[in-house]
Order: sequence, then structure tokens, then C-alpha cells
Amino acid sequence: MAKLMDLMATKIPEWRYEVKQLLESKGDSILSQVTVRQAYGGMRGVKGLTCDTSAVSPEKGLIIRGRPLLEIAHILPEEVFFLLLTGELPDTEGLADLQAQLNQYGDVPGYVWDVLDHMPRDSHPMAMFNTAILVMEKESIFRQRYDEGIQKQEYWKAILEDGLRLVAKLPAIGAGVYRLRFNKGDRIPADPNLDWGANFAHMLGLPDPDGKLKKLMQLYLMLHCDHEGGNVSAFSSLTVASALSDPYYAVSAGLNGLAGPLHGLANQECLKFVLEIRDHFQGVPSQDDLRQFVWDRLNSGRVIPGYGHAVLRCPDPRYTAFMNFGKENIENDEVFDIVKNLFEVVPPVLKEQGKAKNPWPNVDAASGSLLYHFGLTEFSFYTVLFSISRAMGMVSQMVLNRALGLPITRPKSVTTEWIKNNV
Ligand code: CMX
Repeated sequence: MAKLMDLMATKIPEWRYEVKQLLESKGDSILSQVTVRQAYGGMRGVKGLTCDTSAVSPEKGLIIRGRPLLEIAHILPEEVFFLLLTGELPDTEGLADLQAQLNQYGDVPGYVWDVLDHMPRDSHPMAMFNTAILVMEKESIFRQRYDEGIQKQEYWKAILEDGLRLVAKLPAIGAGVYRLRFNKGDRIPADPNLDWGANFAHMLGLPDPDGKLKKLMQLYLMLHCDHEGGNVSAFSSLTVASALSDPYYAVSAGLNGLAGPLHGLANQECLKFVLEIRDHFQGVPSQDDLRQFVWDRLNSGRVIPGYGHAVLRCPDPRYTAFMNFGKENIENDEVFDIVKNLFEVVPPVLKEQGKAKNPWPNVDAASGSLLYHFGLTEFSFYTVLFSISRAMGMVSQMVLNRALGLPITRPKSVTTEWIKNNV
């Protein structure tokens, strides 16, 4: 009973029963109130949706199925995918079975490459990656079964089947986009002996003599997997999925949000910022110079990339996990040293400025410097890495939402006139 689909089939009736009981006993209890400020302020802090795959604690950061991130940062991305979906880590058989499925479904249809080949050469890698996902929509098993009249109780299985097939292909698509967009030569076939994350590193085709890039990719793809349900990408994809649009549409929708500079694209912005510092000072600046540089940027009305967060009020544990990796694996690197120094300088400056509610680093403050060190220097590609990983969280959440039979998402909006007259 250790296989993913079997385990989910035993758990889902329990989860459905639990939610049914909750709705019967507490269905009319109040979770949250909404102020006018929240209605105009991105609904920040409004508790209006559920997500069981992970939770973000302002003080502790990401907790995946009850496990604080730093306790499980060593596991493989496939293991975290299994955990997100089932609430349990896979045993040996469960992991091997999931890896076999990801290998089996990993081939990308030829028409995807035809489409990408015809995109303008200066397209953003995220636009290419997401086009590849959308163009595969015709493969959807959910859409086919829906057209045949599948029962609502069974939706989750078809969504999971689509999700597994889609997630399986993302490393090859991501690596293919990288090689095409940055003129790296032919695509490199997958190695069936490698796991999902290591295979991605292999298909990128960068030198990796001691296997550290493979390890970094396993870590990267694990750390970015999920961040509860209300962030732009998760919420967008879940909203689209709630209309019973299939996972190709829904993951694509979420990734369009991840492509924004305040969300996933921040990792590209962040490395750009660190390189700007290095070039400006022709090396690692003193703490005083760095502090002044940060103030100048703030005073010119720009944000400090990699710092602040809508929910977190502590250093992001994903940042800590990346920094731990860097401290163990990187020596004498100007870019990484600047990232380390920013941690000393930025939080006190943001506190003094008094605007950002969270002066601490988020995941994006560290990741780019590690990728850069190991030869992945094309930073417009970084959000694609984030996307490959985050697709696991989006798929897990949409499988659970269909398993629980959640309806179409439709919050109520009000007009400014209505607020003036009624509040
Ligand atoms: N640098 C400068 N100012 C910042 C700041 C930062 N890093 N973080 C927040 N602020 C400012 C906001 O711009 C806002 O200013 P205004 O009132 O003038 O608009 C004010 O502080 C209050 O913002 P907040 O409530 O603390 O933050 P939000 O929830 O509105 O926004 C985030 C959160 C992440 C968009 C914001 O902190 C930011 O822009 N950070 C830099 C970009 C970044 O690192 N994004 C990655 C986020 C990680 C992810 O989504 O995956």
C-alpha cells in the first residue's frame, strides 16, 4: 500500500469525512473578518481559503504537512512531492514507484519543440516554458475523462494522472528552453539512472565535475515546492483549476503569476542587484559602503530584492537552507560573500526605514548566488527553476481540492460606492 495513488485512495475518504464533520459542526463559525484596508490591500491576512499541503508560519516559515522545512531540507524533490500529496514520506517502494513513473512519463512531445523553435529568440524563458506547458493541454486525461462523463468523486485521480505526467516532463522542458534560448547546442537526453532533480542538472549540460550542481538542483527543487495556498501562483492556479480547467491550463495560469517581479521573478532581480553591487565596487564592498548603497536604492524608490515577505516575519528557512549549502560548498566567491554581507546590512536598514513589515531575507536572496557560482549565469532563466519545483505544490493542491469536492472559487467584490454607502 506504499504506492502514491493507492495511498491517496485510502486517505481521501478519511479527509472527506473529516471535512464533512467540520462543516457540520462548525460550518457557520467565523474564521476571519475583513477590513476596508484588507479589501484594498491584496486581502493580506484574510483567512478565506484552506490548504493542507503546507502552511507558512510568520515566525517559523514553511511547514510542509506538519514538518518544519529545515527538518526535511535534505529529502529529494520526489519525496517532498509524495509528502505534499499524501501527508507521509514515501518508503523505499513508494519512492521507487514514483521515480519510475516520472521516468516513464518524462518524454516531451516533438510538437512542443517545434513551437518553441518558432518563438522569437528574445522571448523570456518563462514565456517559453509556459508556452510549452499550455501547448500540451491536448494531452489532458482529465479533460478527456470529463468529456466522457467521469464522476465527481473520481476527478482527483485524473487530475493526479495529468499532474504526474506534467511534472515528469518539466525538467526536460526547462533544460530544453535553457539550451535553446541561450544557444547551448542540442538538447541532452535524460539519464534514466538519475533522479528527477539530478536529471535536470544533467540535461542542462553544465560542467559538474564533483556532482555539486546536481546536489544544488535537488535542494533547489525541494525548497521551492510549495508555500501554502494564498500566494499569487498557487491562488491563481487553484482558482483556474476550480473552474475544472485541467492541470495544463491551471499550472500555466499559476506560472504566469510566478513570472512577476514581486513574486518568482524576484530571484532574477535579486542576483542582478548583487552583480550591480559587485560591478559598482569592483568586488566586495565594505559594510559601510554596502549600507550606503542600500540606502541610495531605497531613497530612489526601489525595493531591496530578496528582502521582505507578505506573510513571513523571520528569515525564510529556505534562505537558511541555501546559505547552509553555500557555506558548506563555496569558498572565495565575491557574489556569495556580498549575499552574506547583505544579511548583516539590509535588515537594520529596512527596520530603520520602517516601511517593510518584514526586514528579513526571503528565499530569493540566496538562491541566485549559488546558481551563479555553479555556472548557471543566465539569470533570466532562474524563475524557470522555481516553476519546475512549484508545479509540484500547485498540482498537489489541485488534486486535494478536487478530492475534497471544493466548488468553483468565487469571492464577492464590492464597489467603492458600496463601501462608502454601507461601511
Ligand atoms: N525593500 C524596500 N521596501 C520594501 C521591501 C523591500 N524589500 N519590502 C517591502 N517594502 C515596502 C513595500 O514596498 C511597501 O511600501 P509602500 O507602502 O510604499 O508600497 C511597504 O514596505 C509595506 O510592504 P509590506 O507589507 O512589508 O510587504 P508586501 O506584503 O506589500 O510585499 C513583497 C511583499 C515580497 C512583495 C515585498 O516585501 C517586496 O517587494 N520585496 C522585494 C521583492 C522580493 O524579494 N520578492 C520575493 C518574494 C518571495 C516570493 O513571493 O516568493
